[in-house]
Amino acid sequence: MLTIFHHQARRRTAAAAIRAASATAAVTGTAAGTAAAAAISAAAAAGIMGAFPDGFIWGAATASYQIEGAWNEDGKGWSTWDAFTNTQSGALRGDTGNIACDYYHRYKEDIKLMASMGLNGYRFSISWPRIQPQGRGQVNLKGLEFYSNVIDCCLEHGLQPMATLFHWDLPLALELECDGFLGDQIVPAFADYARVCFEAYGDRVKHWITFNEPWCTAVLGYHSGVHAPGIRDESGAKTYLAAYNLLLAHAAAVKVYRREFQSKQHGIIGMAINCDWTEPKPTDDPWELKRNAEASLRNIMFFCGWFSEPIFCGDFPEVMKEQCTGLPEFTEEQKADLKGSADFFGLNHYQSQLVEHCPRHMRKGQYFDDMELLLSHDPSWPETDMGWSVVPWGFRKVIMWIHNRYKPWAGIYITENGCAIPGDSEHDTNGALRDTFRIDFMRAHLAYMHTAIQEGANVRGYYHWTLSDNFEWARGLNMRFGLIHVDYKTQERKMKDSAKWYSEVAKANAVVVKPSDPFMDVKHSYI
Ligand code: PNW
Repeated sequence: MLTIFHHQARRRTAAAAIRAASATAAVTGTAAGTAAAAAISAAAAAGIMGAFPDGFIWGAATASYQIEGAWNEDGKGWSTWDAFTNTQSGALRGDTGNIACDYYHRYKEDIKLMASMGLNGYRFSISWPRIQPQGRGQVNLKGLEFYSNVIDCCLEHGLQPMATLFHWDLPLALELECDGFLGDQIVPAFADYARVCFEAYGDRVKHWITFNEPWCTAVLGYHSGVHAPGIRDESGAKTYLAAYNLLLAHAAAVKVYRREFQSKQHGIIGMAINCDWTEPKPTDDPWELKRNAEASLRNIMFFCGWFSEPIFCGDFPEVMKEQCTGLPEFTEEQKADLKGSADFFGLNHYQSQLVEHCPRHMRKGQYFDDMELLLSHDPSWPETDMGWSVVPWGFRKVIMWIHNRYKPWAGIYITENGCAIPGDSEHDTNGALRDTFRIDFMRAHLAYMHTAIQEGANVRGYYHWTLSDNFEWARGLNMRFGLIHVDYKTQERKMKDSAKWYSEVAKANAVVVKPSDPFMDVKHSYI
């Protein structure tokens, strides 16, 4: 259990110490850094807080399509999301990312805001059709220049850039001409695009992510169809094929990086994989409980292991090979390319699930049927505006699971974690700025992440999802995950209370938590 909280009075002292320390650090730089460190170690000695390892990265994460706008400017080609929103009403209320946060023109302001918060890392994604409008061949110099400017601006402001090569905005031409992830041309195309990026930015970018949340691409894009390219496929074959090609594209890009760049650029490369924690649904029947426990592990393997097993261990999970209809097989050469193709584990984590075994043909769609399980939430668990459960102890468990299973040599980066607040879409700006729910969510998650670090997990950084309110895919502009509020009419940015709170954490490299804080004790009788 958490060991970082104790006595009420001591706690108050520590909180004051951290506030004082971070306030000084903000104004006076290095000397104050020492003062901050002294205050923090005094507070830590009082046993009431969690200090993070030196050099820990405190960042925020974004994705090109969700923030940039400028969808048809400066030679950018169409992406599948441009088509999905502009021609198929893929998002609620017909929202699009055509303008979004207008970050293409305002990135300097956003980067300065992050710097003023004391953050030292920024995860962003590169829009492939901005770099290669047709997905292959011709490079668009204006697009290339844009990210170069973003990267320089980050470095000028003390933010280490982490670049994601693909966060869902596939060049439309590749979808139309090559079947997107269902065709094998995606593999060489992605490797070539990745080479352009390593060549242009690798002198300054030291953290690379090939793909963001491949589960979403395969399942939401090529199975349920709620994401671009909007393909509905009940048979499951397309889902498995999309995931297979995506993995091969990842391996091909990593091969390019390792062979041509890594030894001179000294960066690291990985993938950002989303993983909920899954807990067996409690039952008094021991036989059922055993089956639920097996189903729970199966869920992790279908959700995260589908991608993490190939890239860390060289093949799809055994349980998927046993249960799936139509899962492609890797050749021995492909297995060799995949195995060890990530230096670090990028974890996107949002919620936890209860899992129970259920026979086939109970869930819609082959992929879900192949899992033979049902997911639910404990009714007492709080939920976010997305309907996702708030179970911070699940965060610790999923980090420990990854640590114990893969022990990635370059560590684990939390590449996303965050929430949309229930009822937030009805709030006016002032209401939205008072986002206590988000502070409570973050504090509890950081506390459990801290515990995982104390237990030996090599977590090197945390990137909050997300910097500012933005285009939340199928849910449109109304679902607000930001630390910073955006008024889409004026494009005015305002820091929410959570941004100010997070700023204190980043500056102190520590978090103060008490056991009675909200979300610290959501139901966990089964752990
Ligand atoms: C992630 N699900 O998306 C993405 O990486 C972000 O771009 C996104 O804004 C953020 O999380 C919040 O949604 C997800 O259905 C979308 O399980 C859907 C799911 C999970 C993550």
